[in-house]
Amino acid sequence: MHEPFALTDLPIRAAEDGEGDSGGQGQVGVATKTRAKPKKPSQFKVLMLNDDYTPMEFVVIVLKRFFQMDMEQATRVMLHVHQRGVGVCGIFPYEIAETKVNQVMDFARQNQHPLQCTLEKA
Ligand code: TYC
Repeated sequence: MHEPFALTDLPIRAAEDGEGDSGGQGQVGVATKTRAKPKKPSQFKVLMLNDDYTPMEFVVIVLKRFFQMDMEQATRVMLHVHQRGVGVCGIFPYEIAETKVNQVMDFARQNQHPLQCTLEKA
């Protein structure tokens, strides 16, 4: 889904000497090319969800700690989520986005807040 190379849809060089792959020169099924134009890794939005119980101050701490926001940015995003129900914390390659979601969820759980965070393809 997010790997930069896809070998499955590339040309394959197969044996053409009629000897199969046992002792002949041909190498059956060996991919010889990579994609000429590597695909960019797909990007994922990290979304923060509103709830009725997590303190506003805690959400601001999370946004500063895990998304490198300053006080002003973090407060703006937190208020957006509070008022609209959901907001974007940042856009990252899949593995980084997944790590941020796990870090936020672990930190919220450790502090006994029900704060939820999720991923969405950008
Ligand atoms: N709605 C929460 C409150 O009134 C604050 C809050 C904001 C919670 C953003 C979660 O993602 C959130 N205490």
